[in-house]
Amino acid sequence: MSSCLFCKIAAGDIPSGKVYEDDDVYAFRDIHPKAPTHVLVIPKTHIATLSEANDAALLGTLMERVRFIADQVLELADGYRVVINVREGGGQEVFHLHVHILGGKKLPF
Ligand code: IU
Repeated sequence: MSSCLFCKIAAGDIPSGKVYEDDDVYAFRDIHPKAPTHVLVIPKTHIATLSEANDAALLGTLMERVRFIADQVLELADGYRVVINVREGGGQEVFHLHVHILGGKKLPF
């Protein structure tokens, strides 16, 4: 979607701290990290929010890539947290589906 910030990041039109990219997903460092490692993984297809994501194959690919990026690219050997904020009530601020990967320290509950 042309007006979507994360679509522009995935297209390379806005600079980002890219950590991984393939045909399906794009992963980059959060500009306001909440942990020593804080990466966002987004599908290249524009989906506003998890509530509107009804493509099981896309969601499966997204989560498989989240696991791959966290374990193999970021090498978060001690573990990590995966978060999806959903709509305003869930704290979602950017309306392009994204998965937060947080790690690099022992995270509080
Ligand atoms: P949320 O789940 O929608 O609340 O998370 C949005 C995240 O996107 C938040 O952690 C921001 O710091 C992050 N972010 C970013 O990394 N780059 C940007 O240009 C913008 C937001 I705007």
